[in-house]
Amino acid sequence: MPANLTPQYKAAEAKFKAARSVEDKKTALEEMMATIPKHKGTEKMRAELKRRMARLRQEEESRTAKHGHVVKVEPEGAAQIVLLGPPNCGKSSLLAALTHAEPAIADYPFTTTRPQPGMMPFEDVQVQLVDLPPITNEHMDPWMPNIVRVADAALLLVDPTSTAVPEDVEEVRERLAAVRSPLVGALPDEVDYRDCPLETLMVITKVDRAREEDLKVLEEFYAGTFPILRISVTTHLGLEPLKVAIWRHLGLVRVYAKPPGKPVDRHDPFVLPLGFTVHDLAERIHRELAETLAFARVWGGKLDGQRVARDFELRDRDVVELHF
Ligand SMILES: Nc1nc2c(ncn2[C@@H]2O[C@H](COP(=O)(O)OP(=O)(O)OP(=O)(O)O)[C@@H](O)[C@H]2O)c(=O)[nH]1
Ligand SMILES: [Mg+2]
Repeated sequence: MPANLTPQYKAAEAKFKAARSVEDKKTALEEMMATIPKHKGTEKMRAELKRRMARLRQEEESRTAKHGHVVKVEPEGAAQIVLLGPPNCGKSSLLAALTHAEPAIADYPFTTTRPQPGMMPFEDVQVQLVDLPPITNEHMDPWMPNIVRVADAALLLVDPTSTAVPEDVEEVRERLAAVRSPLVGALPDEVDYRDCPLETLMVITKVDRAREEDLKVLEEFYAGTFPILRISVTTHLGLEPLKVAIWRHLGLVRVYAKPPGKPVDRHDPFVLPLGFTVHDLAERIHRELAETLAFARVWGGKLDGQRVARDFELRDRDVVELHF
C-alpha cells in the first residue's frame, strides 16, 4: 500500500534530515510523528519513527548520565535483534551458535547479566543479535526497556523442557507489555500511540531433548500469536531456516548500486526498508546529489536495465544504476 505522505510530513522530514543537534532532531521527529498519515501503509514507518525517537532519547540520556549509568548497545549491521526469554531457555547458546560471540552459558538461571552483542552473517549482510539477561515476574533489569524499545525485531525463546512453560514465557510478555513494548507476531492495524510494538519470532529451543507432544502443545498454544520455529544448538536443527526467517521477518531489501558503465559491486549491498524508492537510495548514497537525480536503470525481476522513475520501489537484490 502506498504511504501517501503529505507535504507537511515531507517538510518535517526535510527538517529532520537537516537537523544537527539531538534537540532539533527530536523536534522535527515529533512533527513527523504528528503529521504522518495513520493507516496500514505507514505502519512500518511509524514504528521506525518511534524507534528513532527512542534512540535519540538514549543518546540524550547517555550524554547527561554519569559515566557507566546507561547500558546501551551500539547498533551495527543491517538490523538489531534482541534475544528475549525466561531464565535458562537457551538465549546465550543461540547467540554462540549464530555468531562469533562467546557468551557465558550455564545450566542455571541468570547466567547473563549484561547485553552481549554478536554479528550473524546472512548471505551478504550482517545482522546484530543482542543476548540479554532473562526476564521474570520478579526481575527485569531497569535498563532493559530502553534496549528493547530501539531494537528492530525480537526472538522470544521458549524452553519446551522447562516445567514453568508457558507461564514463564507469559511473564516475559506481560513485563514488556507493561513497559509499552508489547511483543507481536505482526504489526497490528491499530497501534496505541504510546506503544512501541516489537515484531517477534518465537523460537522453541532444545528440541533434541524435548518430547514431541510438549512441542505440539506449545505450537498450538502460540500458533495464532507468533510465527514459530524449532531449533537445537546441539544438533544444529533449524538454525539455517531460522536465519532465513529472521531476514524475511525484518522486511528489508538488499540493493546493489552500480556506477554507469562500470560493473556491479555485489559484495556490499545497501540495506533499505521495504518500500524505499530509487530516490531514497540516492539520498542514502549522496544526500546533496539526490535532488539532481535524473533517472535510474534497474536490473532484477522482469527488468533488464530499463529506465524507472524516482519513485520506483526497490526489491530485494535489485541492481540499480543512478544517473544524475
Ligand atoms: N540439549 C540442549 N541443551 C541446550 C540447548 N540450548 C541450550 N542448552 C542448555 O541450556 C542451558 C542454558 O543455556 P543458556 O544459553 O545459558 O541459557 P540462557 O537463556 O542464556 O540463560 P540465562 O542467561 O540464565 O537467562 C545450558 O546448559 C545449555 O547448554 C539445546 O539446543 N539443546
Ligand atoms: Mg544467558
